[in-house]
Amino acid sequence: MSSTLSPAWAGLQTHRHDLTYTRIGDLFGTEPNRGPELTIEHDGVVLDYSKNLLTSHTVELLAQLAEERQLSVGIEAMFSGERVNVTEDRAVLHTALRAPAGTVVELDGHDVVPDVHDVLGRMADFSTRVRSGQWRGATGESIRTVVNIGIGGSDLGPAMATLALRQFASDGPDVRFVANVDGHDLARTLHDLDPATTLFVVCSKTFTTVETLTNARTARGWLLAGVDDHAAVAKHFVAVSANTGEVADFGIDPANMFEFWDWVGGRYSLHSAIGLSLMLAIGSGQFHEMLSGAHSMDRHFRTAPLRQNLPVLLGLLGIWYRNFWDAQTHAVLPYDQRLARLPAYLQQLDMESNGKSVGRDGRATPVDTAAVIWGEPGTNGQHAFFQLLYQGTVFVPCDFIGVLEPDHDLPGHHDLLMANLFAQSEALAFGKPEPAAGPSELRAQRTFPGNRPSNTILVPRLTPYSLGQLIALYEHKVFTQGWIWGVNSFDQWGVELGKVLATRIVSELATEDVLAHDSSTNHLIRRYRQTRQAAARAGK
Ligand code: G6Q
Repeated sequence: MSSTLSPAWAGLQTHRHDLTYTRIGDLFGTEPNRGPELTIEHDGVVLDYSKNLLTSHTVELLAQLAEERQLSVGIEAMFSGERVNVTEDRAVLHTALRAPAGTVVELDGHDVVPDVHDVLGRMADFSTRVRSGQWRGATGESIRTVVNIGIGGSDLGPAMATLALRQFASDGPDVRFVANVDGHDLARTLHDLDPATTLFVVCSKTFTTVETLTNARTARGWLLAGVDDHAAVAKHFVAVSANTGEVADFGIDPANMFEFWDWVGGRYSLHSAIGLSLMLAIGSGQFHEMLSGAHSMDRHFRTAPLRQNLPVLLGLLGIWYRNFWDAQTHAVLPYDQRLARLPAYLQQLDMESNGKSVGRDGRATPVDTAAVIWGEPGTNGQHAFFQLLYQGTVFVPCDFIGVLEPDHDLPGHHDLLMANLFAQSEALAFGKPEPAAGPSELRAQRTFPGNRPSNTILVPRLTPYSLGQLIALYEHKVFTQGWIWGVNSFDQWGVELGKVLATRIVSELATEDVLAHDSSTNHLIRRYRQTRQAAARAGK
């Protein structure tokens, strides 16, 4: 997208130059109502984007860029089931997962909404039976613990949401997540569990992912060692997958499989059957609340004007900093401990979707794409890395996420938490001038430059509904950026390569075969072989 091809891009480049010496503090000085004027709200979700390096002209130019790139056409194409995942020739219909019953979403002439609700019904039936104790394990005992086995998109969403919504899970089983092929993960998860009361939910769209299948096989062995009855697998293992054949080959009865479809990308799959473990934790009623929240944001994204559209604005602001201010990273800072895993979830959503350097047209992208997404909950981050945000040499736009009403009654805590949130965005934007007194060398140290931009996103309470809204908000932010950058946000060829290379090396570790990698990789493999052989000699 060279500037000669794109009038809006060129306009933004010139405008960025014009704003070089603009300060956020000055913008607030000349616009007394900037805070409320640059705040938009949809269904309780508030976005205050006033503490950004922008004027109304910036927003206008960014909106023109979205128009020039035909973002509205892209949005409509995604919602209506066109094959916008061009490299895999697939539709992208995670929005259909939260479409109310009775809505029609056609894919090749077939309405997918009844299929979605059919699976949701089966999930609800199953989770009710498990939660009520009606579903019995092989020894006749009810299920007390659910272990979700999956990785990447088949783990991060349900793990993040189950942690976030734990207060809604008081009458459900203990739900745990195992992702890593590192045996410590599974060993630590199982160490205090009783096979007779444990249910495994194996989540894998392809059902070929080596980490997940390795963990699932080990878990199956652990179960059968504890419950000496091969038929126990049917009572203690269910699968979530798009691949019935592989599920059956593994030994899970397809009757115990919950289906999803190739038009649901892994990192967009929390609202599909991949959310089964979450539903087991919070119940199907609360799960449906989450779907409703996401649907509310879907409707907003599809119908609101670009300039009043929360995900579009978030996406455009990201483009503004990434492409015109050269921001390499973007911090997501939830001021809520329950959202501790949200940054990791958004990291995958954003970086796996838009971390691309080849466009939808198969050519190198002429502009930078996704920034590095990272973050930790506040206030912890303040005592760790905020120093760099305030006084470092890296320019890091931030999203602060706050929840207005807490779900605990410990006096004083929430005021302190929210005061810290508001104070950080204030301090980043406005800084602190050099102190008038004190030793000159310390005065500079105590100066905070300010002019560091942030968004503040507020929700009334952390509920399944508002979490669904937040997830959809960021999903559509990512879509907005990917569409404008011209990349396919729905493939992940880099992930595929990592899977293939590891498979090749694993077969070499237990042999003496001559190695044909580079000298570093050969050396590392030999070092590992030596340790492995020494352990074998020692009888470990
Ligand atoms: C997500 C990615 C990736 C995927 C995992 C697990 O969008 O494709 O994170 O979810 O590699 O894949 P399976 O669900 O097929 O096991």
